[in-house]
Amino acid sequence: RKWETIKEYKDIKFELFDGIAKITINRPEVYNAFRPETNMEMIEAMDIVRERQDIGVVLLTGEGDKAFCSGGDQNVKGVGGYVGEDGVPRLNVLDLHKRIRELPKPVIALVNGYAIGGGHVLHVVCDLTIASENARFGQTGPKVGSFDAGFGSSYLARHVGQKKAREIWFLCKQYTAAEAEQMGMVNKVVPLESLEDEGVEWGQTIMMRSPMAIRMLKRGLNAELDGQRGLMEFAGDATMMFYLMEEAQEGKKAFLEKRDPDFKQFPKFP
Ligand code: 2NE
Repeated sequence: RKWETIKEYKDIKFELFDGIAKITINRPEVYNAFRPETNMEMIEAMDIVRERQDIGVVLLTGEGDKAFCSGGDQNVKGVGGYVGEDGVPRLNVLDLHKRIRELPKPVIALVNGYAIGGGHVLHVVCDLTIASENARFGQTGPKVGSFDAGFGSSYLARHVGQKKAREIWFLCKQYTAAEAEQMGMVNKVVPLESLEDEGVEWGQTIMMRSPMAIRMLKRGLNAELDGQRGLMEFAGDATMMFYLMEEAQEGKKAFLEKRDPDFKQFPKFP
């Protein structure tokens, strides 16, 4: 399989194959921990995916066979956040979480090793997770002076239930891929050498499905947890669909033609 580079970055690889984008965190020396620049690059890549009509699915993974992502890079953890090259402390991984949820296309985490701390949250936030047999999952926040009480807690609890979510966060234990699958936070476990193939196969299957149906399903499933924000995204897409109808065009045409709109011609379905 020949992955074509979409854009060159420092901390990530951003590639394309058959309508499937692949974002690979490329910092294996720190088990793919992220620093502010890593998140900025992933956010920009997600924005590119959003705009491009030829991309329908994203695979998110880590370089090598040791880690998917080990969370925030402890080497640059400062006072008030993770400190970027500009000297400013940030917690911009939360902006990446928002991008993943807003993206009207599915994001599949391919967990190829440790998904720990903020790296665990990252897979939780993705729409689907496929894990390799060597993957290990867990939170470390209360052990290392951190926590994610956002999607990393509430959305995790939707996957595994409140008791398990509290166990995962309060005890900071590690779990095998099989345990994670049993808990309901992983869709499928495969051998490491099959991980990318499986992800591409899932991506290709999704690409054969109706993009509008996939989009509205993601919106609806998000809205259940996301409150007014989720409703806003759902409503925005309802407006987009309305703009595809003659009824919405009639309003605009009447305005431009300086006449009253003729909405009576449109059906009032039961
Ligand atoms: C991932 C884990 C369990 C692996 O353990 P092990 O024993 O297999 O490997 P080792 O030797 O700990 O790690 C390998 C290399 O990667 C670096 C290590 O320092 C080590 O480097 P060298 O000594 O070989 O030079 N490394 C691993 N994780 C790193 C990290 N996060 N930052 C910088 N370097 C890292 C084990 O390594 C581990 O527990 N890692 C730390 C996980 C962690 O606590 N992450 C931060 C959680 S907080 C967070 O991510 C967060 C949040 O909670 C809320 C918002 C935003 C972020």
